[in-house]
Amino acid sequence: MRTKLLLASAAFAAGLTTAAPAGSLTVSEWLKSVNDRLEVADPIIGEVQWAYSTNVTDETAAAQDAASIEYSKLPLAILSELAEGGYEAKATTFDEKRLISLLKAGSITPKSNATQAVLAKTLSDMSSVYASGKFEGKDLDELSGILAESRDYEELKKVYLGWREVVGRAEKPLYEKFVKATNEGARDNGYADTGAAWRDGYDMTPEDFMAMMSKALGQVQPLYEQLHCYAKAKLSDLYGKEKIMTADGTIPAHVFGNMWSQDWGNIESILRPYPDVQAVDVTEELVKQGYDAVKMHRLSEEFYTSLGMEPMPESFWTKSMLVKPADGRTVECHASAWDFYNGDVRIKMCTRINHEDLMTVHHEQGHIYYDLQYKDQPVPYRTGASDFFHEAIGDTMQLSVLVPKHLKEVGLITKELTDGLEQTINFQMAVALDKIVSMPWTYLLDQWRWDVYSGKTTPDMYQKAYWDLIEKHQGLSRPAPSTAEDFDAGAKYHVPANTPYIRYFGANMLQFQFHAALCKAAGHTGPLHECSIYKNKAAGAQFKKMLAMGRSKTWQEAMSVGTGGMYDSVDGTAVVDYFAPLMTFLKEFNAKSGVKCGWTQAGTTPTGPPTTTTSTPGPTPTKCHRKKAAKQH
Ligand code: X8Z
Ligand code: ZN
Repeated sequence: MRTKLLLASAAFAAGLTTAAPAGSLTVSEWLKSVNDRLEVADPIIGEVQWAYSTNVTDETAAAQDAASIEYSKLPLAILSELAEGGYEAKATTFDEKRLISLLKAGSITPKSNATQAVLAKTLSDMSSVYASGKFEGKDLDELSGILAESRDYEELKKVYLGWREVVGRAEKPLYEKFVKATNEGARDNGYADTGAAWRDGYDMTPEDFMAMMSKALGQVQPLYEQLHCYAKAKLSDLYGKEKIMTADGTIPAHVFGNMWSQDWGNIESILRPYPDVQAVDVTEELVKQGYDAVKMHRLSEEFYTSLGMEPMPESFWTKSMLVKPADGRTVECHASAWDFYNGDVRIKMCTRINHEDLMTVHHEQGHIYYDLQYKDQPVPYRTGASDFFHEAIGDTMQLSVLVPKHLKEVGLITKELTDGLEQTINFQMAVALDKIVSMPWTYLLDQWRWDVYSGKTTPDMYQKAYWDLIEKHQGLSRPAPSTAEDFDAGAKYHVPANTPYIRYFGANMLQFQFHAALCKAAGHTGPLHECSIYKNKAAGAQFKKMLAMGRSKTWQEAMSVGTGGMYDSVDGTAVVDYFAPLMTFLKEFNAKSGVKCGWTQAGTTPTGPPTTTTSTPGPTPTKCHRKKAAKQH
């Protein structure tokens, strides 16, 4: 291992020292030299990060820190050559200008070596705390299993709080240090703070981007509120009104089957509207039919190839980590897809044999198929048209995969299907428990983070600001009080990993728009929730065309290509249309149930009957970007 890392480091240095004297090259020669250097350096940093993520030790962490300090010389060198060579002013073609603007956008590498070292170290320390966190001897995977399966209110509460107690609190001092260092890097590159850097590069002004996202949230929030009200009734039946019906109308956050209440699919059996009608949860069938991780990934691959995509390269199957290693080493279990920029693509995932993970497999492969389609583009274009595109590809496929007729076709539903409304409602509920539920959550996390980066939220307010947003947007409450020492945001992967999160909200919207457009390309008529594009080459070809563009054009142009001209903007109408039957069902159910819908916002006392929250997505801070180094999603 050590020798391998030393070799990597030597190769790295070689990749970093091939720059020609500034100004001696034409713009296109210089861009080629940038591309050549990125093609050398990116696979190397990728390997070092992979070695860490699949075996978290002090040694792999130290190697990763050293490599990332080494790697950061590259973007700094590129930016200084750019300035010294005057290449921006000399660029004439569309591609020269776009490539240069992409090289510049969002760069936050600090100029000071000391700060780079702090950044590298706090990032890997935060990741190690997260990856090795255990409560009562159980890691996150095991704790998540309890949250998914237990129906014991007190046990759920203990596990929910325990993970935060152990990991959140330990992350807090590291995160404070990290925020200072990353903001210094942002300022070195002309940004007010890291949040501002993240929001740069969406092919539109940060204000317009935020207005677009905030409008979309407003469109879908009424649906979430109905779902919230419905869940309140069903969970009260199970756990008792005294536990679920709080004075302010929020629901305790620990009873939704998920550590962050961001996907309620694991309590689908509690929330299933018609318990005697066909369910859309294939866990039982997967287990019964002896599925293992590889078979689940093969099933997903077959979906993509049915659209006309190539199978995964053989190295995907030999180099990926598809199951949690049995040898007891610590790994980062949070699923991710990796592009090594040389045709080598991998997934790292502790795949469990259940419905939720079958969906995640399709999500991760969406990243990989995007990587494979744009692999011949220059390196700066080898990424999503925007980061929310990258997150939307696999999710778009999920919308076809989940269709009961499709699941029947691939043998994961064995009972006869009916065409009745009850089956439709069960099905829509299952989809909504994943996709509608995640909308307020994916919107709010970066609202919190941008305020932290900008300094509006100071460390003593980290916890309060986080929960204020959860109460406001999700209508959920912490099952026990906390103090400023608590840091529940740090107990969510993307915060210590420093992965931007608004991308998942964008993807939540986009996938329904892509689905509508691909179904049209497939010649589907009838409701969109009945459409599966499985085996449809016309839909596949249209999507492929967009994927192959990578980031070579604006995301609006890419969207227009991928949707056959149907859309060039993010909008929640497709979501609302898709779920029309469920919305009707929920409104009728909630009107009859007698449960008071809605909740009051954090810090306010309910007056009179609880009102439905207006869910105005709040003042409009701004948005985000992508990480430059190794490409993981
Ligand atoms: O992090 C992920 C993927 C990798 S990009 C597994 N997701 C978000 C999360 O888990 O919080 C997918 C859904 C949202
Ligand atoms: Zn992803």
